[in-house]
Amino acid sequence: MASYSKQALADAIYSKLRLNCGRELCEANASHMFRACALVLRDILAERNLDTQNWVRETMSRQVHYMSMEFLLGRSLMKNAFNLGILDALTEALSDMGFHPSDIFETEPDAGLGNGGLGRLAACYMDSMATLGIPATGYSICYELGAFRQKIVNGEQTELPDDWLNLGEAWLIPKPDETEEVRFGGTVDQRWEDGRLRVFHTGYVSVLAVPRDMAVSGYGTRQVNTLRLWDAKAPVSIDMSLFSKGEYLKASEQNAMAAVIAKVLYPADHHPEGKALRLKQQYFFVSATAQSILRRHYNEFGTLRDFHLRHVIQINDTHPALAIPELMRIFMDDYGFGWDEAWRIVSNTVAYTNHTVLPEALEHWSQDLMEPLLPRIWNILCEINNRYGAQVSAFYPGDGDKLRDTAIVWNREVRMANLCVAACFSVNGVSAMHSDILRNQLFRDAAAMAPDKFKNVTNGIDHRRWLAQVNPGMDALVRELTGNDGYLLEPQRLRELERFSSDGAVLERLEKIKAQNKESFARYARREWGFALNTGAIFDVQAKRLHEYKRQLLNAMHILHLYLTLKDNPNMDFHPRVFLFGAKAAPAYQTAKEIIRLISSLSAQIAADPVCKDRLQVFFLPNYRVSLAEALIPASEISEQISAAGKEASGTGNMKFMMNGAVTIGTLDGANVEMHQLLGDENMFLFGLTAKEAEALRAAGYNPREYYDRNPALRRVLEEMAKGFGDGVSYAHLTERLLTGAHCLPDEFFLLPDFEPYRRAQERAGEVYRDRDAWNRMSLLNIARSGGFAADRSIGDYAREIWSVPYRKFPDPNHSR
Ligand code: GL9
Repeated sequence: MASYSKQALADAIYSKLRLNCGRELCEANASHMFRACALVLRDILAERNLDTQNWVRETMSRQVHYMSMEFLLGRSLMKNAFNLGILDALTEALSDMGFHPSDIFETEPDAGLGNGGLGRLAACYMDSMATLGIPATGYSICYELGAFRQKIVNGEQTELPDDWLNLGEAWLIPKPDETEEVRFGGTVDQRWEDGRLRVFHTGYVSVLAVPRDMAVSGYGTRQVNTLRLWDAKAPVSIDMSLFSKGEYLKASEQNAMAAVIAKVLYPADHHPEGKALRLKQQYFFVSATAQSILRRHYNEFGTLRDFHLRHVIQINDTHPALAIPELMRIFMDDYGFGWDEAWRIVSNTVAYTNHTVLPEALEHWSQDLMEPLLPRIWNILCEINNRYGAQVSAFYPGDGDKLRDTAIVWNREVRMANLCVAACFSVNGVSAMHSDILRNQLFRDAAAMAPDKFKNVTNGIDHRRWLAQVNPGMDALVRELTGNDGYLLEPQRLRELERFSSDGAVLERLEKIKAQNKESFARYARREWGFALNTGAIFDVQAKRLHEYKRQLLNAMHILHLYLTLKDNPNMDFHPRVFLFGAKAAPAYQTAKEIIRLISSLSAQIAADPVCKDRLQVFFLPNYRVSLAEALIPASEISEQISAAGKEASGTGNMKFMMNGAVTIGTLDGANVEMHQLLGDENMFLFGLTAKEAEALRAAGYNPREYYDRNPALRRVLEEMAKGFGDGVSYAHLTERLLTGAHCLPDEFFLLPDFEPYRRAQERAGEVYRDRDAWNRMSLLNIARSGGFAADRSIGDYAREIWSVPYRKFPDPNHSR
């Protein structure tokens, strides 16, 4: 297609409908239409993807390979149309064909190949890399089932499978000719042959990794990068050679392994699943990726000697860390390199981003699992461990503690974070505060040995999706006030909004846009769940994974307090509130599930009490996911970012709310710290212990009872929770965890000391909200100062500080918004 006029698009869609869906236009439903549209855009992208690859080959640019177990993409149709500059043409074409464009866009299932922030970050970064002109490929697993669908039944979370591929498949292009073989189990022997030590791996089970590529567009550029999702297949449906040798069992083992490897995304976040299947998934995707990158390079250059000059591999948390020994294996066993040269190349190629400091979330694998499953990888890990241990001993002579703390293999366990710190040329945290914690606490000893390795890249979000696309009203206002749409490629230009911070007319328009977004979300909530939201109330939102450290329970405790106060004093003067929660709990995380149930109980109790009518509402929004976030965030007024200080590495939801003009109630944690530096106390409601204070309190022997005894309001909240509500369910287990600690530290995340400060911050927010002008100004300044949290800025930082890749734009002359 030469140009993408509405007529050209309509013709192309019509033809896909007939040829690929086997439907006439008059029989087509929304799913058929979605598929036809996706196929049309896929063609456009596929062509540009080839052009991009040619261009990368010609310019011999250094390329980025972004490896992540998770890419939480959400929907792509509107995004790709927007990036290509054909959203208006597509919308008109669909209308002309007799459809409501929004029906078609909303038919697309979310590609939920991730759990939360870490996976969504990877998706935002793919967009920015393409937009900025960085040649980059993402790699992950083509999970048949993405993040589970959450259904709330009688107040409790239940999990349903998410078969996104049904329709989502339309975006994928299989490349069976680029299949790689991944080997598990068996035995390795080393023998001298032809003057060198060779490694023989026998008796293994094979799984084939078949690429299913997804094109990733950038905004206003011809550049189209690739997201390579590996699917698992058994070698041949019936391996005749095995059958003829009588090895039936091995043949069926291969089939069984292939059938489960790419089946489902692990739903646990911040928790390493020490399960064999998870390790198989990791090695499967890492091995396929490493082989594929090396093969292509070798085919092009005939040598791997300068590999690190042309490639950088960024690993998203430790999940892909086996890339390190796997690359070593391929360099040595397949291409004949010696250890030292292989190590020099590999350690100059791989860079590591850490995403959490929670000790229980740092991955480790037992030797019992690793050694039999990946015998050669185990050998290599032991060798890396020995050599690194020697370096540590040389740096800290006679210091056994340091040797233990930095060890990669210790007590029959492989510690993945230590492996990454030892082997990678760069280690970065995801906010200034988090990177400081890595350098000065978590990896202190290793950091002293290689201080220059440690860096910070504060997270960022795709502002084109999370502002321009999801909040068209605000986008129009920004374009009008800044004179054009330049902020789409220069997010810092949002700063220009500051000029209007005392312009009453602008502030009123801002308020009106927010009010419209609230109305529109209220319609969504009524349609989806039958909820009747009070749009005159403040929309106060906490939406993120459910975890104790994120302290949804503190939020719920404050709501309960408000409710009790309102009952005591029905004429209390306060602005009506709607509290909204969205959160999935890991299916095996019982306490998190209890907190969901508590919120549901509270919601029902409050809904049934006439004293709350038109004043207080609580809703748990089921199945929080990218597309729900897109509807919710533009309608939010208060953003709850209330994690226990020192625990949230960065947060990215905080940035999305800020950019849409919600005002944050938050702790000094993760990127909130940087938000606060930009906003000051005047434009954010800060409360609670700092990380240092929390640590000091713990060291001094923290006793939650003291807060309980001292604060009658807090005591009453906990007593009511233990008693339970109208539905007869008691939450005594939760209050016990806070007061005495049932098999855990009591109140590990300091809810009790932060209760009163949080209550006061909430009160302040409620008061300021009544001064509409003051509130709208805060809201405007939040938007104006959010440009630094755009993913384009983060990717610029990675490109300069870590990857050393130039970015060169590949502009699209026909692009029009
Ligand atoms: C996380 C951190 O907890 C977040 O604070 C951070 O913003 C993101 C992205 O850097 O990474 N680490 C992590 O394991 N998750 C994060 O969100 N968990 C999930 O993605 C479920």
